[in-house]
Amino acid sequence: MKKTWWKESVVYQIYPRSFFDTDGDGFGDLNGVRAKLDYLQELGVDMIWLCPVYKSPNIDNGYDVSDYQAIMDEMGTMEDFDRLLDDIHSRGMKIMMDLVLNHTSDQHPWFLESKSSRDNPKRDWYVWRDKPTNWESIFGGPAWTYDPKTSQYYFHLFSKSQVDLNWENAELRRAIYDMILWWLEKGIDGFRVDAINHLKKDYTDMPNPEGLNYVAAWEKMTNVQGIQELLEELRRETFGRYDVVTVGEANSIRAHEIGEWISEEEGKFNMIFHLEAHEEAWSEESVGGVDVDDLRIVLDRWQRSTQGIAWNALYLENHDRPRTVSTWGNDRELWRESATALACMYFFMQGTPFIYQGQEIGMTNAPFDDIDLYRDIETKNMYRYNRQKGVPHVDLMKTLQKISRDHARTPMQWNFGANAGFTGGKPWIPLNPNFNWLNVTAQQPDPQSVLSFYKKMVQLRKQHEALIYGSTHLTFLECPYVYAYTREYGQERYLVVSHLDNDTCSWWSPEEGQLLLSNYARHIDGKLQPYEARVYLLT
Ligand code: TEU
Repeated sequence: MKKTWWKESVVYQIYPRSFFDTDGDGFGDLNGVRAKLDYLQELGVDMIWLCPVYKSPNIDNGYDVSDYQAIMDEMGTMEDFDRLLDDIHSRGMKIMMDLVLNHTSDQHPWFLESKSSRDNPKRDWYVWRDKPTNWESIFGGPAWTYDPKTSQYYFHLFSKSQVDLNWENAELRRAIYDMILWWLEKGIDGFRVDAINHLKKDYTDMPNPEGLNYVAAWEKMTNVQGIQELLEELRRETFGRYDVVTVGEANSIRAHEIGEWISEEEGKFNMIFHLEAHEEAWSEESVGGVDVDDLRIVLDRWQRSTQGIAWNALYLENHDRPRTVSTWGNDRELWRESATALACMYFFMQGTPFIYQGQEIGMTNAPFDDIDLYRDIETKNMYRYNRQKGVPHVDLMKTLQKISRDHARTPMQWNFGANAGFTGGKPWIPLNPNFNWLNVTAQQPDPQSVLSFYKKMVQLRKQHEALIYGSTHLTFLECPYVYAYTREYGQERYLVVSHLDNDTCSWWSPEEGQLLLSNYARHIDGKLQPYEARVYLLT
């Protein structure tokens, strides 16, 4: 495959409101990101992905943009952003922005105009209908909201404050392209493009045999026929003209479809985030482990389908998922071991690894036992709609403790001080109380810590080209809980082994191999210990 800077990069995802607060309002800010660049550089990351920092009423934490070309008050100013950009670049690092193109906030001036009258020139920039379809929105409830002023319904795939843009309208598309070009001209290095498989919809009713109020309408709102033409125009008019990297977030795309999405030949993006591993290998009801067989099937399918054609975006966590050490791993007795074994499993595959803030210190799900401790709109809606359907409060609290998006959004745990050093004020969401032992300061000096393991992984990947460009082959399939693969490149072969289980298993280490990395200080002959992980150079 062509060698490219972004293939050789490691990306760190920042959820800025929960990263570091410098002005005491309890809300992380751009200066907070700037203040922690030393930390990120020491970790070895090359690029930062910044979740939305645009002006926003924050109904969905910035994924409801009311001005694409301004910074939200809580985060700082455009001058702060420019300083951050300069600092990042002067360190030889890069930055990628989140780009929310499917919808805007209902407070965006475009929507305020659009809703002002039926004959407003921007009426058609959004989707208005006399009669709504029977679809359910992704955050629960109907996907259409009635606006009494003009007596029509507007469409929203997510919350009713996130109004879907009408991508069929050429004028709207032009306005979006101009906005993107403005950011590209500023000198940013890439985009993570939000919910991009949803740009086109087929607005017709879903079958409704059970007579539900609203019906989930996936096949009518994702990857709909004709979307590739829209994406191609987007690419051609914007990113395609710059040396930047793009990652589309595409929740329903499968490995066999990648050609038109991300192949070097005809792809519209450089990579996509798919959710398949999270959907297939872990059932939200069965916390306490991942199905290693399913994980192998899904991830290997992506590794093989992309071989020689396209590039993967590798990730374990993001701001929309609970913490993997709590879901796929064992955050109690084998917290350190399982956090590092999961890390080793995904980090050395073909693709660009993404690390989500806090993942590198093994942050866990929060023990929130009261609905008032949660902040996320999806979580709150899920609670509300299920209570209305009669699901008991206790059952819902148990579910939320496993799956809420807020588990990934509690403040970054920097040190032992008040609020883990995140803020001098009152944090916008409570901290996970385990910061009294789980934090950056505790892990920095410890060579066996999760943080030190991440640093070693990043360095290892930089030192060995095979771990970047090599082909991937599953191995040790006879060991049921071992995720193992080789990377092969020219004459070189590497072996990556992660034992994802609470017990010890028999195993035979390669006789002619040099051990490059391990998460255990002592090894047992013929065995892999619980959540033991190793990387070998095979000779
Ligand atoms: O998520 C889009 C997406 O694919 C969601 O369906 C996602 O699967 C869901 O959040 C899981 O609970 C993006 C952002 O990452 C998310 O934070 C936003 O809430 C959403 O878009 C709307 O902008």
